Amino acid sequence: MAVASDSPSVLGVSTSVVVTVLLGVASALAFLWRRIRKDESETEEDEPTGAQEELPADGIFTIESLGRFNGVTGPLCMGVCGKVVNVSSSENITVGQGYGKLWAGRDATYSLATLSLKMEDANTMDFTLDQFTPDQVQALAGWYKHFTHKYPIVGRLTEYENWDFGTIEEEAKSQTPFGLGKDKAADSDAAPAKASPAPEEGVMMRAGDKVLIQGVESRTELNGRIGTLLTFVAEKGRFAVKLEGEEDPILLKPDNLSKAAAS
Ligand SMILES: *[C@@H]1O[C@H](CO)[C@@H](O)[C@H](O)[C@H]1NC(C)=O
Ligand SMILES: *[C@@H]1O[C@H](CO)[C@@H](O)[C@H](O)[C@H]1NC(C)=O
Ligand SMILES: CC(=O)N[C@H]1CO[C@H](CO)[C@@H](O)[C@@H]1O
Repeated sequence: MAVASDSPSVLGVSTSVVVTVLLGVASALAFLWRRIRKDESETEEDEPTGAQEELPADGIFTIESLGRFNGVTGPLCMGVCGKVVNVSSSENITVGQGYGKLWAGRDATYSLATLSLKMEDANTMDFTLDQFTPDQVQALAGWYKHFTHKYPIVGRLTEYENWDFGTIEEEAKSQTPFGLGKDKAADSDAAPAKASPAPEEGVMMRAGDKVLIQGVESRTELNGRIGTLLTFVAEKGRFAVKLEGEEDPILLKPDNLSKAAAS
């Protein structure tokens, strides 16, 4: 009895004071918690979603409207041979990094044919299919196959309306998704689905390829050197490149690499 009646007061402070203080603390915590939650949800809404662009119902894109399907203001789409594909599901093509930085919301046709990772080659349209070498036709056909098989085609680009990609489509039928000539013979009999073990965008340049380094501002001495590609470090959006005579590979942005002519 005595214990029970004593317990409500702590160190002589009355129960009501303790309760009041506790309530005050609790409501302050609840207020802070709501603020934090609010901040979180605000940033979530502001950043990736924002006002999401709807894909055009008629499937007709222009280079300009394609630009809004960049993975930020709309699904991440890109153009290849006049078709627009929704590559949002790709783990290798992400906003602001590597391939995503180059091709999100842009046309990659010329880049894929020439295996170019230069920013300025995306959305390039002042070319003709005739100018491509057989290797470039193969590369483009392989990539066309890759992108149109792996991802949903959501429309077409008006700028390519009068182009005839028939030769590319025809070539694509016998192509591995990578379109790199040297493996063609080995894979050409395989069914398209298994022609390539893992058709991943990151291997547009493959391990072992010789690459030319250019435009690096932080270490200009690297420019003009040829290295060997090791791997694409997707989370950094950079390629690991081994330079001759150097132990440790260096990481370089796709922008700063181009495929060196096969020797
Ligand atoms: C684009 O692709 C993503 C991932 O596959 C999918 O969730 C999304 O619904 C697609 N968007 C449209 C508009 O088709
Ligand atoms: C190489 O990367 C730098 C940034 O480090 C960039 O400013 C430059 O334009 C790139 N060079 C080329 C040739 O794209
Ligand atoms: C080359 C490259 O980075 N490929 C990656 C693409 O994404 C898949 C996961 O879907 C990785 O396994 C690959 O390594």
